[in-house]
Amino acid sequence: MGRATRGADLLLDALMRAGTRTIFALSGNHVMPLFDAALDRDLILIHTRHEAAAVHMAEGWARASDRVGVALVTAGQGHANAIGALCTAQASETPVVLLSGHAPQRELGLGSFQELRQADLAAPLTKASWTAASAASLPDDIARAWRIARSDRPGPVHVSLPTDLLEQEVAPASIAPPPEKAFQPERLALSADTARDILAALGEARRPLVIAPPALATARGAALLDELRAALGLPVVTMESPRGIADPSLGAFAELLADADLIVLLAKPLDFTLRFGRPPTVAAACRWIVIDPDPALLERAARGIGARLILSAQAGATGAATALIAAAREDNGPIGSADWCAVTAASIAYRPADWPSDLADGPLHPAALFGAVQPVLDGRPDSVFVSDGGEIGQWAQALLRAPHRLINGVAGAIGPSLPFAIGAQVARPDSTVLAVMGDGTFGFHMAELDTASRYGLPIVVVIGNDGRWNAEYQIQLRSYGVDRAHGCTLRPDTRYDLVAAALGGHGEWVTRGAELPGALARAVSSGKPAVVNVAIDGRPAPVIRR
Ligand SMILES: Cc1ncc(C[n+]2csc(CCOP(=O)(O)OP(=O)(O)O)c2C)c(N)n1
Ligand SMILES: [Mg+2]
Repeated sequence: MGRATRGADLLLDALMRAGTRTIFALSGNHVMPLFDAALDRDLILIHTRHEAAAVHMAEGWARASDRVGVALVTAGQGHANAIGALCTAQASETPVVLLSGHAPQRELGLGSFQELRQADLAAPLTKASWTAASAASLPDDIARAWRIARSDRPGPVHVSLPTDLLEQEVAPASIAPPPEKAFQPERLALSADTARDILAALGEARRPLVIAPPALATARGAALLDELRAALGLPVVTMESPRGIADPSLGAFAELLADADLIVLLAKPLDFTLRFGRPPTVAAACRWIVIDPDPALLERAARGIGARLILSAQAGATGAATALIAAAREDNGPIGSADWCAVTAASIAYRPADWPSDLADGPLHPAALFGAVQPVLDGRPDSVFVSDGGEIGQWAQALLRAPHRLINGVAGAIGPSLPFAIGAQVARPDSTVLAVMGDGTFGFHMAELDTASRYGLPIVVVIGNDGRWNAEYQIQLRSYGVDRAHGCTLRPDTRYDLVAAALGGHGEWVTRGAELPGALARAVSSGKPAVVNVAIDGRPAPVIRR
């Protein structure tokens, strides 16, 4: 006799209709019906060692595949552990759906095990957050979550799943699956008239800049922006770093911004990353055009910019870019000057010539470290570079290039990079996935090397080990003086490489520059998750000015 259909079966069938085959999960009483139902389906559960890591993996997977990532965790603290990681997905504008088990409906208000107002907790970190109301409507919950996560400004969505709804038997014939359209994003387009008005303003400007949001930092987003750049003949810059205009991967961008006479925000929020658009970051005479899907952000930008705002329009980044491309092609082709494009490209590509590149003995300069790391990324055509913060991350982002780049993003939280790398490797099994992080950052999710080992994911982790939380130590040096620097040291000789070996991976410990190329080569060819623990000279993050 076949099994009866349960709410859990309906939910997973809806996930599969949405195109999902991969779920990043951590088990718990309230989600065991879903674990059970997954067994009968063509689904893989990557089971992780911490709920926040599951969410970061779903985000890394989503960004590396340009699809919706899914994390599944249990109720109560399982859910609470997960939601901190939503900060990063929210700020990077990544479509992630967090599904959390939840106390059964029939016990709510009675002091049920792990009963918690989960949807309320996740609400400020998501585009939408709710608790499923019936077993029959679970497929609609999934369709709605997919639609919201990808519409306009993409971002995370949460649905709590009372466990009795997952267990409840249902008559599948009586439940129509949601139509395909119910899963699809809604896109606020820019009207052709507004697109032409924007082109006219851009045509009159001498040094215009179009600034794109983190959502378009994926491979698909970058391809769309390449089209936009070509159609307009204008510089288009994506801003996705918590360092904002001082993002070292944008070279001397801050100088360009100060020189611009028209800035178009293509659904890029006006916020701290642009120093709120105030002079002298942006010239007092610079004019602004603001496009955003969110009326509250349009209003916030209008308040900040005042009379310098010449046009604002409600549209999403993708819809607006598409309309601008169409309008430019219908008109007379590119409107920008080749000179201005060349100036901006050179400014963004600029790096000081005096950064050391030799692999000297003793703790390495970060620039020398990454000179030796770039060939690993060049080794395969579709490689993925992952990095989060700390000073080491800024050096890595200034220097390393790959077809896919995942940084921690505007949230500025350290820790996601190791789970990001795992998610990206699941999405792109044939790519070299290389993650750079500090010794402090590695500690957040080092247990996930076990997850990488269990699933045969040969990520390469390069740790710049300076024996401290250097970013914060540097703040102490600058703000309080060396004699008041405390509470930010770690042990420079901690053998993080041995952690990798203990968890089924490969470890290398590099204390002399000459050992680095060999260690990197062995790490890549080990075919295992590998940690290359490199003693470095902890430097302040680069500040790039010409
Ligand atoms: C979740 C979170 N906790 C704390 C911080 C503050 N923080 C930013 S960078 C940093 C130090 C990182 O140390 P490490 O990874 O060793 O890199 P380093 O700066 O030493 O190169 C800290 C504590 C943060 N950004 N995010
Ligand atoms: Mg450090």
